[in-house]
Amino acid sequence: MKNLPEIRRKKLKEKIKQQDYVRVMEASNGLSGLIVENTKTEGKEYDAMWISSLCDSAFKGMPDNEIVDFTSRLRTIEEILEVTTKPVIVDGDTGGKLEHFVKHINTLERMGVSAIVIEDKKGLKQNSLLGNKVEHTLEEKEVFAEKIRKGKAAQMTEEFMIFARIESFIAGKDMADALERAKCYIQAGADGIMIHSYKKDGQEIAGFLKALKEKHPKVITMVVPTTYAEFREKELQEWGANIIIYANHLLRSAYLAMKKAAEKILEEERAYEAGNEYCVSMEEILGLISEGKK
Ligand code: SPV
Ligand code: MG
Repeated sequence: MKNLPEIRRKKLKEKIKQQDYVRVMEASNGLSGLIVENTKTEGKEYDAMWISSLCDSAFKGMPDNEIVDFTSRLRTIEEILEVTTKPVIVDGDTGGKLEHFVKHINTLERMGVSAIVIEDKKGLKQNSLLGNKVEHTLEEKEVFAEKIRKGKAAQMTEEFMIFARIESFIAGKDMADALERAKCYIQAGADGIMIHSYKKDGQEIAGFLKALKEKHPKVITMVVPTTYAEFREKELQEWGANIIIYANHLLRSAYLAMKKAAEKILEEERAYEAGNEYCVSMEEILGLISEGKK
């Protein structure tokens, strides 16, 4: 049973130690978990899964503002854990109330999750990719650091990790703010730092990683190259990234195919064309499910 919690939980730390970088893909339900688990090409595969708040919410038709509560998020996580063996990183949004956050850490550890990422926003959290179209309010860094400190004190296992996600660039703050926050969160015991940007040129990310690694060469870093997608993994690694997350690509590709199939059937008044162009066979899906790795 390769998906027992104690076996799965430690896999992420091992991979970070053993590999140049760790490649992570979003999974938002059992089926997309199976796709991440089983997709292999040219000897490559995904190392871990990202349980995105954006995608978990979007598949429910809901906004990414923490309206999908943690109890619901846990159900999604459980569904994915049930049918996969790869390590799991949970997007924990702001982490919620401190008292709830420390409990959630233990629940995730028990389930076999390897890491949670929490971001330093407060108030009604909005998705970072909305950029300057909405207002993002940052939490005081000391308040957020306390959440990390309490989370680290609450965890029961050695291998579970808490990543601090810095939203300075998303909120229109500068490099100095981001680096100050990183220092504060590392001192509070964060196992690693996620840095985010909605700019396409990747320069905020490259500059931050370089400066951070000069001061803290051992800190584990995590990036989400959704907008700066043109950079290849090797390049992101050279900037200083240790974990690279494709955070929403299965949601977006599924949406595209679903929309096209729905439109085509309306247009043709039959399913034949859509079935050929935009749908895999039921055999393929049923085959994947029955092969489900444990
Ligand atoms: C998510 O996938 O939910 C994230 C990454 O938090 S982003 O949507 O880019 O903010
Ligand atoms: Mg999120």
